[in-house]
Amino acid sequence: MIFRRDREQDPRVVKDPHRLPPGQVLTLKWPVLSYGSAPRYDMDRWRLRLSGEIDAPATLTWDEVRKLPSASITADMHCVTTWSRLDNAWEGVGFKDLVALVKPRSNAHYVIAHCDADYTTSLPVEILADDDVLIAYRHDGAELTPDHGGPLRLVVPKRYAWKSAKWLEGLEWVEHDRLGFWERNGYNNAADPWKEERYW
Ligand SMILES: Nc1nc2c(c(=O)[nH]1)N[C@H]1C(S)=C(S)[C@@H](COP(=O)(O)O)O[C@H]1N2
Ligand SMILES: [Mo]
Repeated sequence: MIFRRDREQDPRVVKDPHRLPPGQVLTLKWPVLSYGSAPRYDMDRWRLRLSGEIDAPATLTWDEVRKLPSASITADMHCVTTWSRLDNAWEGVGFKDLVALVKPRSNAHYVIAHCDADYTTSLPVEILADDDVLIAYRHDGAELTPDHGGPLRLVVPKRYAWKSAKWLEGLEWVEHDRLGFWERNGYNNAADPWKEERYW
């Protein structure tokens, strides 16, 4: 799956050796990394719940999510287990547009991503304010597959990929941070790949 020689041969890395964060290895395939297996949703019943310290809480149907203005980004993905996949083309809803919709209050400092099977992860609102943060439903020109988090996942390119929560079902704006699934199990809550913030 992962070949060390790719790192030296891949033109993107040859051109820019700093494109890979420290300790990362290039993969050309796209590994699936999940705790547990992909849920099957009845999309008529599927909902995205936007809640917490916001002025305009909402529960969106799949149709409503797909009718929001769409945004596209291309970004690299870095897993803490050391693989990186470059140039992922994501399409979804820009996090900034979601923020404009729900109107977070001034005491909303973190967002908890709620997913299938009680998986959660959290991020400070400043990180989510970046232009490259999306809730994504397409990847490399195709609908996001269940294994990779379809129908909807969070994408936060500047953090290790466990923060890019798959099977997203809710976003909760909160005042105080709450550690997520991997964070309670030894992963570093800051998760910056450039600083190698992998584990406690
Ligand atoms: N809901 C959920 N999201 C998750 C995970 C998970 O176990 N459950 N694993 C995370 C980890 S550790 C990684 S590296 C990425 C992997 O995404 P991929 O399987 O699409 O490559 O998903 C992240 N999001
Ligand atoms: Mo990961």
